[in-house]
Amino acid sequence: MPLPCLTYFSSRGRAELIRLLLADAGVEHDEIAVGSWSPTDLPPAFVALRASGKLAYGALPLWEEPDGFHLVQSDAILRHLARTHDRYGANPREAARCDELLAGVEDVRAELRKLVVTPAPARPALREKLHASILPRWLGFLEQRLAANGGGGGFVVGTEPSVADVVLWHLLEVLHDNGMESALADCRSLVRFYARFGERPGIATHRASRRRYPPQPFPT
Ligand SMILES: N[C@@H](CCC(=O)N[C@@H](CS)C(=O)NCC(=O)O)C(=O)O
Repeated sequence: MPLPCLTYFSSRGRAELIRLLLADAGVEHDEIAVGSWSPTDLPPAFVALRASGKLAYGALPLWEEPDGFHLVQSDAILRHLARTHDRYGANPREAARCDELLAGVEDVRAELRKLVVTPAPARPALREKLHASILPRWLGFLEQRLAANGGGGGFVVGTEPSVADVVLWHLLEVLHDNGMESALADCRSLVRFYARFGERPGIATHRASRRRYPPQPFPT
């Protein structure tokens, strides 16, 4: 029986959230790596795939199911998998809370991505501002989301794991990978969540896998 398949470049990039969700939900699948992305030297396997017309927007990741259904756009893939593998809340309101959390985390990531477009001489000041005010403010909001779901058994939405947990956990991992974990000093619930969710069997296996691609830190 053929398995569904995720195709992406040889990096975490825009596929990592999808990989984490698949890992947590225990979804058997294949994975194809087309090689390393470079703006000037695209891997031949990617160029061939793009020429095949399968990439509706000319970009990866690509998710394919055995009956021929295929989907691009990382966020659409993530939400499709969350819906089809019981990771999108128990009812429409919980699904809306998942969407709300995903949008909140995206706001934080947009702040972090400013490190990529800021010229090197201005980066130390931006890092300082991130540490001093931007991250504490946003992490405070996220801490409150966890607290607001206090009876949820450690999940950020409802009483079962969801895409919201995966996305929140991934953000916290990115902060750790970038030496920014001190911004979590006043966020005891987030710290506990990070430890606990990271130990779920699928996530722990993915983290320990030798095949996992290395972190991609923001420029210093
Ligand atoms: N919004 C899209 C963006 C996809 C995207 O830009 N993918 C990059 C790799 S991260 C790509 O395939 N680039 C192809 C190219 O540079 O030609 C998504 O989230 O999937």
